Amino acid sequence: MNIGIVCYPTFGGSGVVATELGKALAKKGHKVHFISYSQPVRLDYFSENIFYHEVAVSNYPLFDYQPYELVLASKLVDVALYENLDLLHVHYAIPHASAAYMAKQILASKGKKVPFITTLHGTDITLVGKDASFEPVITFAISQSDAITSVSESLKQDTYKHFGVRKPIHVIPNFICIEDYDKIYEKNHPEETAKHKHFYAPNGEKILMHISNFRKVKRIEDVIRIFDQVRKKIPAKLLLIGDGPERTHIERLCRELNTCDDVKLLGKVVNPEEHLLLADLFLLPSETESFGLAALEAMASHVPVVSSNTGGIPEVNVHGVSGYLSNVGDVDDMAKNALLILKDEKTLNQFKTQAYQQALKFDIHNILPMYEALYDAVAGIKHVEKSS
Ligand code: GMT
Repeated sequence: MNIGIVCYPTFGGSGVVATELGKALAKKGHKVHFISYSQPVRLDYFSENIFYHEVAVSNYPLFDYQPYELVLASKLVDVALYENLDLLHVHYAIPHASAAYMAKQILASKGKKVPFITTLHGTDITLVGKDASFEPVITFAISQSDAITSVSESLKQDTYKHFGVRKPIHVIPNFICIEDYDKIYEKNHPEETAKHKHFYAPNGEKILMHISNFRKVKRIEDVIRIFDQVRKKIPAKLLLIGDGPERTHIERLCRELNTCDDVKLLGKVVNPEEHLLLADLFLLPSETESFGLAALEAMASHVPVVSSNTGGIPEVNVHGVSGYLSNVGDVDDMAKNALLILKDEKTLNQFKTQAYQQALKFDIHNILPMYEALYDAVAGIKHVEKSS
């Protein structure tokens, strides 16, 4: 199949999932055309089946706000026509679904039928989409999609609750390629990992980790406060990966709590898999989270997760198995759970194994066929297995 994938090119989960999906589809023989305003960060190689089409955003001085949606729609028309796309798969509804809708209409006027699938990722529904300034357009564009998917059952229910969408929403969970994680684990475990752990935790301290875009919704202040409680009971270090608007605030909080020596901010890391191997525990206390891809990536790296129980997280992190869940903001409970997991090596190793076992359910080999089946149905094309 010839597939156009529209996504944000940044470190956010939706861009990561879209890019990894495209790479996996290309490996199976599909031709994949990524369309975005810059090369997706996880698009770290090209092959005969991977193409990238950059959307050039106008900088005409009349515009205080550049009309990205229009240039994106034009690009979609162009790529669909000249690369003969079978379908468009847009990740994150805003503004990708409405741009795809517009492109579809323009293409129809030129005699070309190109269906589009919208994958809802989370904040496009739970935070931004339901804002009155977007809602009518988003409801319309989602409803006009030829198929809608959401990354969790929770997000599906949120979408029905907040939008007048009547169409079926297919839940296709996010995924990881477990083979890639296994390769990195086998290459590094235990010697290399121990060496790197020693760098951050020279006295054998336990390493807690958090990875995100440092937005308010991630509640990084809770991460610091959980860590502060943990380190008062056992020797521990905290590694923070990512960057974003909350950074200054948490730096200030670390100074206030006098935790600076034990907290390291590593900044944006393109492929955090090797860093995840250093962690004993992953913290994700988010306010809302449609899925929690970062938690799944941690689990695939044999790292248990202490998280909030919001949104789609309970569909990923199983309480008492791959980690623990607490109510949003219940820092004391999260710290207590962290200490339960870290209390002795036997318990920690048991949680590490269980976290990995739980991650196996989300291996790409289980998830990719769901997308392919949907593509077949939407494009009305029988899928032909080409290679693996
Ligand atoms: O977490 C973010 O703010 C980024 C956002 C995105 O769209 O890039 O993440 C959302 O999509 C991810 C991939 O489907 C999910 O794993 C995240 O849970 C979801 N974030 C939220 O719902 C806050």
